[in-house]
Amino acid sequence: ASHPNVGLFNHLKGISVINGDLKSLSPKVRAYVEENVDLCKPEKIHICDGTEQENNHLLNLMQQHGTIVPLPKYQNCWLARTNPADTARVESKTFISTEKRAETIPTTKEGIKGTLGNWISPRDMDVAIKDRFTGCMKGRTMYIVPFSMGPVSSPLAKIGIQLTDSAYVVVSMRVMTRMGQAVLNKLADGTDFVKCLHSVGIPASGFVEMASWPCDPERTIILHRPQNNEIVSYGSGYGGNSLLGKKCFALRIGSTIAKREGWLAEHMLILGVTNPTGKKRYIAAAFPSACGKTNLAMMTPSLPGYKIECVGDDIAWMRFDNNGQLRAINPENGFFGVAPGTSNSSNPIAMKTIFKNTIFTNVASTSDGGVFWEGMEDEVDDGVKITDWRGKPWVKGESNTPAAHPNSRFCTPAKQCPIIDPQWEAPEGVPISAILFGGRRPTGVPLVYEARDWKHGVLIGAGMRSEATAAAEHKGKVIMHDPFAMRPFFGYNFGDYLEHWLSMEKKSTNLPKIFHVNWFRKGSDGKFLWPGFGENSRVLDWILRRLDNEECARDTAIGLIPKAESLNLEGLEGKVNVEELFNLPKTFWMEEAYAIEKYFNEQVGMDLPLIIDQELKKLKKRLIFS
Ligand code: GTP
Ligand code: SPV
Ligand code: MN
Repeated sequence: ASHPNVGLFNHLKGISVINGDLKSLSPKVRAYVEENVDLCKPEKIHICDGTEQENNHLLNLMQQHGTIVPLPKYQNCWLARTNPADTARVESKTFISTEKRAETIPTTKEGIKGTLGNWISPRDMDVAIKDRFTGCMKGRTMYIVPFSMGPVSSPLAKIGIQLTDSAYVVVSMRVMTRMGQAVLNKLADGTDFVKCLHSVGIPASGFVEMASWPCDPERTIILHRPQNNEIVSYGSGYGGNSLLGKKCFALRIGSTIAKREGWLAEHMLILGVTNPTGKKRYIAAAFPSACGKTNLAMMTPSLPGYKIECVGDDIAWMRFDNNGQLRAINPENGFFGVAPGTSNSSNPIAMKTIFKNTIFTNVASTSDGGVFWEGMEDEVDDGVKITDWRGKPWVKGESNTPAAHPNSRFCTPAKQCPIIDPQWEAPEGVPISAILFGGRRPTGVPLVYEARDWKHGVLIGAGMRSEATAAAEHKGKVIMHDPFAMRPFFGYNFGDYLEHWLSMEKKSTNLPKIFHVNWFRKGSDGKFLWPGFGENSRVLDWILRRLDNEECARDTAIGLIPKAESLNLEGLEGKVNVEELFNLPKTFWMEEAYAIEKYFNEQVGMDLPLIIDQELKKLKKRLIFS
């Protein structure tokens, strides 16, 4: 009741507006709101202005409901514990809806189940929405969240309106996007927006299992209708399922807009790297979920004289400018980063970023009002007691479940990052000199190799594979195909996506070079062969020298790898088995090429661009003669 606008009542069919003024909404926004108020039947409407006052009000409200608890060890930090059935993205329940199935997913070989996205017919989507959303906000508040992906003033930015019944989503969207009044102002002239409808839902039984984290795991569904720039998400409050600006908008809907408009929406970090002579370049890198984007984007280089600055850690929107220079913006405003493994030794920059104004989800807590997760063992005092992510006592060395959920996250403002790049909000984006692909490959794949040219680079992206992680519902450490780290995020047919990537070649005479990296190769002892993290600067150093056309590479069947001694290993002598790191076992690579061929045949079929098929044939030929 302390909220300043309480008492300012407007009425939309008997519903009280507890914040903001419906009359101030553009006719398009208002129509979208009215239509969904009719459907969801909320008790109240709250139009978000993005102010700190509003944020504090929502944090208080959530605290009262037990959704979050304060973390008094830090400044304005909070911990949310979700329903244990709602801890990751649900790829199997994520759908794209188009008139024709083939617009969304490649036509697979007969009898083969598709793994490159799920299609739903427009009619079935309508039914799914009606079944779940009718009256789903009874007794709840509908928040109207205006947000911009990209700096509000950037010509590359796009606007969304998310309707949600989750205060957690509102405060998270305020961190992850530019949210509030400025965006409503921009919409006043009738500008279009991406429609994002979200509800945490109510189980069909009517029984909410965990009052502090309502959700409906059994009926969770994430729907996209690219033709209408529309997203509808039901049943989950978690990350990529509920913060609709992120994967749903910036990648799935984003990639369809990008296809139409001739640019790229990618699951990529963006970093600036300055070498010891002071020359700065920007690099974009696509690694699958929980495979090291945040860590690389914030890396503290071990090589002297190098400087890394961070533009973004998860998503890049990129386009060629009039001079043929590829430019990228980070459409996000915060980091929704994996907590476990983050420590002062692995990622000190993240540790300097996250202990103010941060919402932690599913990490463990400490008796002195702080957080804990696997990897923070050296950062908690001996006496403190730990409570695990489910709220149960947890003792190091005794408990046999992890203290923090493996997909627990921090949600923190990007501007707090001490190495945030001075150009990170540049409306025109930063110039990209190189693109990296990578994944978790325990065997066979070398630390780094360079594509022979753009087409070969597109094949490398298309053939990406990686060990499954906890970021989605997949179980076990199986090696999965994850082309461009986009498998869960393609907004349209992957064959067409490849065609689109190939079409970029003619947009520029100054294309970025493409590389593949792998920090995760293991030795026969099962241990990582490469120390990773800050030591990855050695790989960046080699890449930058390649951009300068230094002859430090030698040709192999799979691409260009560092010439003997050309990777700077000063200070690591004797600690790294370079031979094993760059060993290219012929049988492994023959099998790899066949696995990719089989995957393309079964999963992409006739939709595979001829050029990719030719590139793969060339690779196989080089392998045979190697
Ligand atoms: P999403 O946010 O899910 O898209 O993940 P991400 O790609 O940003 O992954 P992130 O950087 O959060 O890393 C995930 C996990 O990989 C963490 O547990 C890290 O500690 C670990 N990791 C990151 N970089 C390295 C590395 O160079 N070597 C090793 N061994 N592990 C790493
Ligand atoms: C990922 O899974 O790639 C993430 C986290 O970055 S989520 O926002 O849940 O998609
Ligand atoms: Mn991600």
